[in-house]
Amino acid sequence: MRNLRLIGKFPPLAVVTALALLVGACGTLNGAASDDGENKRAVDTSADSSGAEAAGRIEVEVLTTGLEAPWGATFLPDGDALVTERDTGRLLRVTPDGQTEEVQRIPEGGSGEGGLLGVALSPDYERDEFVYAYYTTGEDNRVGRFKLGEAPEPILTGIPVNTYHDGGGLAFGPDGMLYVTTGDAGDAATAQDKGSLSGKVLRLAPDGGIPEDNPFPENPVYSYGHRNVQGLAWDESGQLFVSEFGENQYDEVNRIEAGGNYGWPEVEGAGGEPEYIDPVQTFATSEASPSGAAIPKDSAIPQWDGDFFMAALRGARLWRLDLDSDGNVTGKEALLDGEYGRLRNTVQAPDGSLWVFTNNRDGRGTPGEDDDRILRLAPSES
Ligand SMILES: [Ca+2]
Repeated sequence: MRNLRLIGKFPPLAVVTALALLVGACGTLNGAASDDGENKRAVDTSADSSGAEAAGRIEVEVLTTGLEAPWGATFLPDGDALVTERDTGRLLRVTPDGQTEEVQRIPEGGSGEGGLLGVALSPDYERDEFVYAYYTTGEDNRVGRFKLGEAPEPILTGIPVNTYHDGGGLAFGPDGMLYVTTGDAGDAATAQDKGSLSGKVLRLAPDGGIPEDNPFPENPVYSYGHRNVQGLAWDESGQLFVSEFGENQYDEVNRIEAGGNYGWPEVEGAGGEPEYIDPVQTFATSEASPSGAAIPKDSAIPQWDGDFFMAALRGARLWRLDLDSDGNVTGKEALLDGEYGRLRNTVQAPDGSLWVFTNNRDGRGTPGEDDDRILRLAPSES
C-alpha cells in the first residue's frame, strides 16, 4: 500500500519551517501553504517502495469560493466545468482557473436533500449539445436534457421524492448509456421492488429509452436494493462502483453488477447472505456519509491513478481506496480530514486534476466565509 500522508499529520522538516512562516497568513495548522500562493496547501506523497512511480507532492488549491451547496459537475469540451447548486437551482460555468458565471437556473421544487443535483454531458455533445440534469419538482425527481440556456425536457419522470434520500447521481458510462442513482425516498421497501424507480441504479439510453440489454426487460432498473446512492465512477476496465449512504451503521461502496440486489433494507453493510451482493467496503456513517465519487485516470496523478475517491459529508474528508485488478479494496486512506468541512463531490477535470466540492452551506455544516469552495488537487509544480 502506498505511503501517502497529510503534511498536517507528519510534517517533514522543510515543511514545518514553511508552516511556521505561514501560520499567520493561513490561520490554520491543518496544512502548509506552498510558495506560490497562500491559497495553496500541500498534501505530501512519497513514492512506492518499488520506486516505479514518480510520485510527488500533491497540492491543494482553493479554486473557487462563495458557492452555495455545489452538487454535480461535468466538463465541457473547452475545459470549463458545469456545476450545479442544489438549493439555488443555479447551473454555473466554472473555468479551469476557478472563475464562475451563471448559465441558467433549472426550476426545481426540492427541499432538504432534493434540488438541482447531478449533471452530465452527452457523450456526443459536440454534435447534439445535450446536457442532462437530475432535479426535484413538487411531485417527483426527474432527469431532463437541454441545450445550454434552454429549459430541460424531461426524459425520465416519476422517481419518488422526499425530503430525504433523493439520490441524484448522473453520469454516462463507458458504454454510452446514462446511469442514474436514486434513493429510497424514505420508503425502504421500494428498494426491493423492481417496479419502483426508488433505491436503484438506473440505466437509460441517451434519449431516455430503455436499452435492450438491460438486465430486466423493458425496465430501466440496472441494480436494486439500494438505500441512497449518489456517487458513481467507472474503473479502466469499465467496472462501475458506487457510494451509498447507510442508515445508522454502515455506509457502503458497491461494485455494481447488472441485475444485482444490494440488500437494502434487508441488510445494511455486509450481511454475507447469498441473495444479496455485499459491499466491497463499508464505513461507519460518522466517518463517511458519502456522496460524489471519482476514479482518476490517464496517470495525471500517477500515485492515485485508478484509485476510488469518495467525498464524505458527515465524515468531512476525502476517502481514497486502493483497488486491485479484480476491483477489491486493498487499502484506504482519509485525505483532507476535517480541513474543509463537509465534502460533497469529487470529479477529475480534463487537465487530470481532482476537483473537490465543499458542502458547508447545505444546511448541516458550519460555513466559513469562503464557503462553499471548489478545491483543486494536483501534483505540485514546484
Ligand atoms: Ca447494501
